[in-house]
Amino acid sequence: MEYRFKIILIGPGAVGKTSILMRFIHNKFSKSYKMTIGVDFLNKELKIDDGIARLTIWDVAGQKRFRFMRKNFYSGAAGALLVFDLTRENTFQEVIRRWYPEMTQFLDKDVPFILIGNKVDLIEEIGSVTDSENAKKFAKSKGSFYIETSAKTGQNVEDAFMELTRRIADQAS
Ligand code: G3D
Ligand code: MG
Repeated sequence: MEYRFKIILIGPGAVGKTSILMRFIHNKFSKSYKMTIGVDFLNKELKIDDGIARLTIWDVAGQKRFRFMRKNFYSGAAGALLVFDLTRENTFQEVIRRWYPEMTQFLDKDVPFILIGNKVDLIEEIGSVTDSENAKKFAKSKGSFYIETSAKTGQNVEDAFMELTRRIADQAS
């Protein structure tokens, strides 16, 4: 089977959406890389159980410009990665109060998403700031899956995309 899916990365500013995408696409973490001009999406192929998935992954290039692009951005998305920052509890609240509701407003209820707590590498230094159990519970209550990633070390980044892609493919077949 060959699949083509549009995937979107959403969440508050500076949680690491662009860094996660850079890690996934180029297997790189660069502090100076700023994807702010021109590029709105990138492509990557992912091997899954019964074939290949050609992913087009859309990233928010600048939060301000996003407001005008919203419809375009969500249009046709088969799945979403909903990202918050494990070192900033308010970003989890923002995801629940703003990003999740917005997503359900623009996408069908049954469109799969994965909830990501990013920057897990920092948690080893500073100790836990957000309640992982809460995040797990929220994801579960929406039929979703919670995973903690680090764009810096690469931990669980591919797994997050893989889990989402599998869920979309399962639904499509
Ligand atoms: P955004 O696209 O969601 O706005 P960015 O977020 O990818 O631009 O990342 C915001 C900042 O967080 C960047 O730092 C980036 O290097 C850092 N960051 C992203 N992911 C991780 C991670 O997994 N671990 C750590 N330690 N840092 C991360 P700057 O300093 O450039 O603002
Ligand atoms: Mg970004």
